[in-house]
Amino acid sequence: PTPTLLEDYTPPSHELTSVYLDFDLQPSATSVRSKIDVKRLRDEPLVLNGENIDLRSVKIDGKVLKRTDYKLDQEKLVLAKTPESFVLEIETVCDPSANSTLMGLYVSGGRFCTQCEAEGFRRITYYPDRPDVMSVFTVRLEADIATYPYLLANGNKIEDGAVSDKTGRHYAIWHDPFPKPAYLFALVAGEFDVLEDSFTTMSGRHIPLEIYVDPGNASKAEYAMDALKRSMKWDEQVFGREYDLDLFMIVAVRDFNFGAMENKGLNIFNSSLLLADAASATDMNFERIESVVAHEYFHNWSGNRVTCRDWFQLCLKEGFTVFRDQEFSADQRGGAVQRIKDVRALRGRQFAEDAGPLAHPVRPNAYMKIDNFYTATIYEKGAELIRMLKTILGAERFRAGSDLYFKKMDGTAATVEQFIACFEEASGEDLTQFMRWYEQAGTPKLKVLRETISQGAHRIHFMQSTKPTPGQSEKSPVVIPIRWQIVGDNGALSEPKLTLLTGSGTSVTYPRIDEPYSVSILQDFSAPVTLETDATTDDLLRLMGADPNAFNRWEAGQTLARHLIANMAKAIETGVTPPADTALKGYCEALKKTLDDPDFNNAFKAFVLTPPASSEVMQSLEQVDPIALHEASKWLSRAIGDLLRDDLLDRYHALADTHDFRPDARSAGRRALRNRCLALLASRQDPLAATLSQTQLSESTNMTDELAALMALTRLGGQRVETTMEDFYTKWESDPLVLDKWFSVQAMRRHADGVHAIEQLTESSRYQRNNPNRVRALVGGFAMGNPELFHRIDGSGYRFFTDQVLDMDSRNPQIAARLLGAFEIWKKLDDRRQDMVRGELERVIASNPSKNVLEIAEKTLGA
Ligand code: HT7
Ligand code: ZN
Repeated sequence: PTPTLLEDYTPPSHELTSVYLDFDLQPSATSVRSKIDVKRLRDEPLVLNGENIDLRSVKIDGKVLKRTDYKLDQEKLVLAKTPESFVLEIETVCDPSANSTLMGLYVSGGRFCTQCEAEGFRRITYYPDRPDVMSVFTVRLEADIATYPYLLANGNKIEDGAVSDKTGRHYAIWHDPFPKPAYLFALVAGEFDVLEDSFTTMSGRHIPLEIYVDPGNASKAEYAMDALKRSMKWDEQVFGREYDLDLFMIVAVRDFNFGAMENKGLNIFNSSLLLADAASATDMNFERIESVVAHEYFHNWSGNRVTCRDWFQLCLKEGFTVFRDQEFSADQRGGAVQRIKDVRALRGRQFAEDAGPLAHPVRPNAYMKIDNFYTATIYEKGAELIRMLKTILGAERFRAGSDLYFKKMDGTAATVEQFIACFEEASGEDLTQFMRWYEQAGTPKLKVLRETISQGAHRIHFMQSTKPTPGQSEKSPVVIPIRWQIVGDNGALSEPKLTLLTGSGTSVTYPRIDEPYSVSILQDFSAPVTLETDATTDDLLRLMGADPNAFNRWEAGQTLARHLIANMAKAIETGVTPPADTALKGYCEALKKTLDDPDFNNAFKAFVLTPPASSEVMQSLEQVDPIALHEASKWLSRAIGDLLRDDLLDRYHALADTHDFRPDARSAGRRALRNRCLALLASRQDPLAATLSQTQLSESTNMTDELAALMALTRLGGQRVETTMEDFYTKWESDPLVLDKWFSVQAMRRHADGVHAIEQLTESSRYQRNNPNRVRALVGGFAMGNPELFHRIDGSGYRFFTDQVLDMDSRNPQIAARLLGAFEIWKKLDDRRQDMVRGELERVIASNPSKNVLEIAEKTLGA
């Protein structure tokens, strides 16, 4: 297969001035009739994409075309010669009930729904399925009234009623006045309960808000509704964006490939990111719901009103919108804690991607399957670029650039260059070098060295370098905004400074300081880089205790913990007992100091008490035995548990619930810290932790505490684990979202009979191999969260995982390709494991997989 290249982009040859779609919805044979007003822009053939649909007829200006009048293959319909302006009519039939890819029109839980981004619309009808072809859509839906009482599509409903000549059928007609590309099209038909509310916009327009959920679940959408109203307000206040249609709808579906989708006026959500109540959802679920509801809503401007010219520009809407949702969450829940969460996610997923075989620029220039490019690099690193833009320009000039972008580009399909040009125009700043961030893959390394110069004054040298990435051997310097500050034992010894590193190195000087001090570098993580400094353990301990920048206080602890884990992993691997480490004692004392500090909130303290995951530590190492690394990571948690046992126990009791469940940040922070204390106690196999967990499991009235107790018990092990797991399953048997959690816990826990236990779960009737949430929970959870089993030296973990990927590939290539990403770290593994992973990747390639899986397998292998 040939890749699609950015450099091959050509503008559309035809304009579609209006589109009328008529759906006759039947589960196994839905007919779609389109009527499109077309204007030819260049004397070229009209190419209409189409996949897995039966073409019944094509008409131009009412005249049926003969088979010889057009070319048709598996992927497209080509009309070689078209009039200058004409009406195109196409009739196709598709089978939504057999559509296991969950792209295009499919059936989930007996309801019709669609997913068109990126290239799903072509599974519905023949159409120029590219984001720069925008049109005004009118859609008629017809279906059985008893089974599908609600008929929804984009925009505003202009008509509905019974179909006069067909008993039991009804119809609805929807019109969306805003031109949009096909990827933003959506329809939904089925039976739902509706949660209704409304929002009055800044110009006084009254907008009904409706959330459609499975019957009986309306109360579980209340938090999402509240988040939606807060998002609408926030976007008005912070970005000056007002909602535009007369109605806003969200629908929850159980079978969905991604988190959610921003279809114009009709967002469709994976139910796991919409439904929540105290008993069945964790604080993390509430937090994710808030941020994803905001994210999809914010797309109404950054994505829908201004969309992308082509899929290479994906970061234009995704990076900007992630940045917007991160800022929203920071305002709702607190800046430092939000920044820590965002940086943890960036490091955990994006840095690994950037350092491995799948590394690609934030704006890639080639792809086989665009579905494979919904990556952490496009989303999370894309958001970091916007954050740096704001840091460099300052808040006011950033807002002016954003206002100009929305004004100038409204109603168009834009490029990254056009976006940046608006910020240049509004700020007067030259952002030519900034564009390199979009073009260059890989995480820059920022090296920082201190030097004493005359009369005790000091100089800091900042230097940058970026390692080669696949297909990009040469790297040029990027512009790196570095926030830094001098810190003494009692806090700041200088104002925070901002230095822009534009070349490969620069230095700054500061005067003599007559007390011990350290330099706090990259405060608030002012750029997405890795840091290499000459900071000593004493420096890190000073920063842990006194840095005025809360983010960097946490960061100093993480750096120290990373060193401790890496040293221990090396010792385990080589069989040499490490010397008693004084850094460990200092680290734990600093943790205790933060734990006791009334100036910090509980959520922050919980993060400080969480050492980096072994997957993160792996990134700083060349090659490592993953089991040794996991053991080292467990060792550090155990050591913290040992050294702080009494404090953790006291804190656990002091943080007990005193009121009914509330999902707010403060209450969630309290639960997070309390459960963190429990986890640390459990990691030292403390018998008291078993008692506390057991009591918490039986007495808790919210899922956060219930699940934390269950996880602590599985960590503690022992015979009661099996019965506890079964009791939990029985209790929640009727709630699929909680059962997904059960499957995740099963995936990540230690099983006496190893990988076989996970294999058996995939064969049990409890498992749903067609449902992405369930597959992600079990197979994804196993590969990403159970290093002991996944990396077993007999290769059984890798073998089982590959079998699952191939099995999934036969039904849903997108999900299969995504799962396969778990192998992206394989070059960090020891030689023996590398050989085994290579074997599995070769097996995948030899199995004639989908294009999605083939692309990931070949790139991972470096083929
Ligand atoms: N813009 C949405 C992307 C999306 C998607 C992409 C590929 C396959 C399925 C999908 N479902 C949703 C999500 C977002 O970023 O808002
Ligand atoms: Zn998005």
